[in-house]
Amino acid sequence: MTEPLTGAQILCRTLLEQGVDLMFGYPGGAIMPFYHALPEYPGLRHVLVRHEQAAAHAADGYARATGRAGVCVATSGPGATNLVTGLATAHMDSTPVVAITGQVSRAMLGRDAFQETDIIGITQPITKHSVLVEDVEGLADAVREALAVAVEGRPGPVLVDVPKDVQQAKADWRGGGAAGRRAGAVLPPLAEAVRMLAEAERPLIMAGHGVILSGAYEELRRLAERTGIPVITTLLGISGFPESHPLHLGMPGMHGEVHVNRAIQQADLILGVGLRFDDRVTGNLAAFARGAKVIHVELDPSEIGKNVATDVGLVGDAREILRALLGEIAPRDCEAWRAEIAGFVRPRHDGFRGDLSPESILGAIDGASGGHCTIVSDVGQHQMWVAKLYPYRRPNTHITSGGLGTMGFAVPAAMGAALARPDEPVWAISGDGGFQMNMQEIATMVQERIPVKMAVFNNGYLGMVRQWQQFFHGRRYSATPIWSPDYVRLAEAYGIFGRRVESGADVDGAVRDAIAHPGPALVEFLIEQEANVFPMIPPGASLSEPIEGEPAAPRLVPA
Ligand SMILES: Cc1ncc(C[n+]2csc(CCOP(=O)(O)OP(=O)(O)O)c2C)c(N)n1
Repeated sequence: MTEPLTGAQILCRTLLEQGVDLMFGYPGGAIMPFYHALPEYPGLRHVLVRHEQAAAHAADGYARATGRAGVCVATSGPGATNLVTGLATAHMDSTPVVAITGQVSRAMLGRDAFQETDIIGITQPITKHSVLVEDVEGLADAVREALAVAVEGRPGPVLVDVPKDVQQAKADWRGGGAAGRRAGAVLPPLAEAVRMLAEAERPLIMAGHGVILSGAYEELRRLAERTGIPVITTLLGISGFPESHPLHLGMPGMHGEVHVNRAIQQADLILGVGLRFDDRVTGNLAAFARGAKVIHVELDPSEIGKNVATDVGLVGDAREILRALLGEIAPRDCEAWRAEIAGFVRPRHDGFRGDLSPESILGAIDGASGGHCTIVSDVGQHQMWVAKLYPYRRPNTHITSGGLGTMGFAVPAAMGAALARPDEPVWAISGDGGFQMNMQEIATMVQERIPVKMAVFNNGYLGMVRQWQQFFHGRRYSATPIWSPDYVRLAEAYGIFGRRVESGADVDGAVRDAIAHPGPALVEFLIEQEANVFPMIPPGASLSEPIEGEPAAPRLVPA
């Protein structure tokens, strides 16, 4: 005979059974039974965040760093709605996040009870699956299913909404065994793709997040080396292929390098692996890679042909499909094509004056950690500099919000990544705008001893929006100058390491001291205020129309 457990205990026990040992959350009325049970399960570490948005981002950062589901917990109403941005971020970037929310008791549902919101309805378009648990007997299986659905196939967020009285009701707990694995899918026929890859004269590989999600690093590298086909990595594909590899070209799209975009426009074949051909990658779709046939390797069949006309769609796990392609493809080289692309390369100029440049800061971070660190970037100009300038060598060491472009992501996501990777420095790199969106999480880092190293690229502006205003809105800097507190004193208030860097000479020392300091650290870099990210494809333009330097005269384009 087993003693019945409360729903709250069943929740905890099932999470443990499924291998969950960490969660990020915030308590409140409707989730109190869960928090009451939690101390009985010391195997479940709970990190108390300072805002539920941060719980979702931290779970996301943990999930991206480990490939396992990240778990966040919130109460009903405002607690649950505060998770929304984090769930949408995870949804857009296909990361496995499981949110557990308290809900008002069943008898109160639909009565606009205190702190009742229809979180299932609100999150339906931004979750892979969501469920209101209507009785305690179904709770354990709902949690098991949520954790399984989040990671299987194309990963994504799942929400489990648990009414308070379901948490209090009792039921027998039956073990369900550890999460199972689905049998391998049948591989699609490859002959056509193999023939196209053998015959193309100007082929390219475009690698997206799917390479990282499926762990296809080796297969991608071997396929590139076997064929000599150059590799482009999208924003979320970065660190799926070593930056220093001779076959690596760089990032495509709106802020992609000129030679990368030009190669796309001249290509006769694009092998897209685990990406959705997002509009920031393609620019004006009608003018995208007009001369190229497209092979699209993608786990989610609904992505094939969604944005870009596809000649051959290969549906399945990127790693398995690349491995199968490797088994069939004959060695070749694309020397003439690569030489042609080399001729497209332009000298890099990001227009930085002075010696305190993103390049020097990122070089210092790389140097001081011997390349052994994880970079979590926020959203804006600094995100593009980090994507373009950091010399990623190791797989899955670049984490950023790509699809939703969520400012405020970096600091909490870095907490999740830091707990997943205790043996290396994890840097959150933010602008002064995005940093102020979630800097309250420094308190979480202090309380929970999470040693995130934070770099703020302070330019006194919402830089990326200011850049658009400069280029396309006649330099009208409306609502983009942004004041910051004194970050050194802020660090002091939290009792953490703080440093302000105003000249290039101090960059190395500050970065080294921040890493050497055992706890969280905050380094503010006073970078040039009106530097721009180049090149830039204007919104709506094709990849063939980059802006490569300061525009002579401001021009106005429709938003
Ligand atoms: C939550 C959210 N609000 C607004 C935006 C629009 N946006 C994109 S970049 C940007 C400016 C970012 O400024 P900052 O954080 O200082 O970074 P910088 O561009 O200066 O590097 C803004 C406002 C966004 N992406 N996310």
